[in-house]
Amino acid sequence: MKKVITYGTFDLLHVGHINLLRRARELGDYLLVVLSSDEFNAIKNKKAYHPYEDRKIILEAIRYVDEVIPEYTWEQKIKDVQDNDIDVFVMGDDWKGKFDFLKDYCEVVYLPRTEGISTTKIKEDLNLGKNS
Ligand code: C2G
Repeated sequence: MKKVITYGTFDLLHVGHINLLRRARELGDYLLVVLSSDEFNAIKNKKAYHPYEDRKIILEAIRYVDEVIPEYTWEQKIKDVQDNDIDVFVMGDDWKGKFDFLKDYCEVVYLPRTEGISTTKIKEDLNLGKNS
């Protein structure tokens, strides 16, 4: 079984997230999503509208997602890849190059982002502001 892993906040779920998850899942037989905790979001200077537990329930309902576990730190990726026997690490290409150190442990794939949509854009379009 070819196992794929990806990371993210996945707040205010939108088509960009779904396109990423679908393409990631298509690279293997199993997709593990490592979902940023509310505490880690604060480290990323992000404030999610939905709390972790709700974002987890939403992700687990997506046909492309097989499992969701929490992301607490920047440093957990190598252990996550090893502990879960991961074959492919996938991220959107806004992260291109940032995780190449994982090439010693698994394949690393950066997929083109979906243009014209982002959680920040949704918040701004709804006049919720960046830190609401
Ligand atoms: N994404 C995309 N197209 C968009 C928006 C997002 O392909 N229009 C992708 C991102 O590139 C990322 C994933 O969807 O691969 C999740 O995006 P975010 O929730 O914004 O994740 P991020 O905050 O970048 O978290 O340790 C890594 C971090 O947790 C990454």
